[in-house]
Amino acid sequence: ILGVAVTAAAVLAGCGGSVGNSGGTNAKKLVLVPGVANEPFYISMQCGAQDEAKKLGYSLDTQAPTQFDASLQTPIVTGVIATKPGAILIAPTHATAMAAPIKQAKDAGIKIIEVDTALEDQSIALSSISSDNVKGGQLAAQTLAKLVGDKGSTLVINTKAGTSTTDQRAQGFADELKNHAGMSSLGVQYNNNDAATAASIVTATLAAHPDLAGIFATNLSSAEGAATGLRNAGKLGQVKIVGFDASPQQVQDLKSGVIQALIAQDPATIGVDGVDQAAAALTGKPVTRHIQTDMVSITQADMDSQSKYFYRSKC
Ligand code: T6T
Repeated sequence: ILGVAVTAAAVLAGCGGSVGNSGGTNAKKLVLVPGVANEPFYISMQCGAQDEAKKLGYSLDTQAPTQFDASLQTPIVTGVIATKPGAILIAPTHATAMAAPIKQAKDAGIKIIEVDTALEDQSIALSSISSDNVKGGQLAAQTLAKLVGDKGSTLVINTKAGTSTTDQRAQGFADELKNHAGMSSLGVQYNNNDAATAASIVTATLAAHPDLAGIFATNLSSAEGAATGLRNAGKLGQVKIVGFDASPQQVQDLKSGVIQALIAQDPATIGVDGVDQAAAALTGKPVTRHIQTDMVSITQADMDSQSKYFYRSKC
């Protein structure tokens, strides 16, 4: 009799029927909502999540906004709620603006797992998986200090205010800079997660401050754009760049000497851990509230041995 009951539940799960314990959600269905579509950091995360979901017997659908923007991510979350997945793995594009739609998903009985970015309100997600971003910013400042001989002015190119990860990186960078008396800060400028805007910021800053020594670019778009800006200004090598992330373009820029160091994350493992935490939550097993994944500083000298950290542009 027990055998028959188990089979019936399995059939229901396969049909998207109402099984599990989550108020009518489909406990075998997961949805990943990245911060933006077609971007190597999130593609690598998706590859990891897909493999793990397959291994554990879950379906995983990915739905991403075309831009890193809460007004575009919100309707995606609302649409996903209607499909009643067991869990949503989400990278909130804003620490407060995404709280309402994600809470709505939680209230509908869907398990919430944060991958990479997080909400300020820690009561909504069951688990959050990310790099130690404050430490990443500190590491960036230490790396840049070495590259510029511990003196000169620095600029931070950030993405969008309200992005938990990049705000923490900028904070870590500013904190560490205080330990380097010979270095100064020209402040933080925002590129709206757009590489072309980052390139213009670099050109304009160099026009006003020709003695600029170093740039910390807090993510992929700011680092790719900073490299373009420096190339356009003809200041290659004079200004040192430390950039977060390791997209194919960033790796190419490191190889050709436009960028001097990359702080690479491990998005594939963030995806794997996200699925594991969702599966734990859906099967009543213990969930880990915060998980930190790897982060490593890569230079031209050691890039060949660090290629496992390079991001993918397809699975
Ligand atoms: O740096 C990653 C991610 O960690 C951050 O939260 C947003 O930007 C990226 O996706 C890179 O574009």
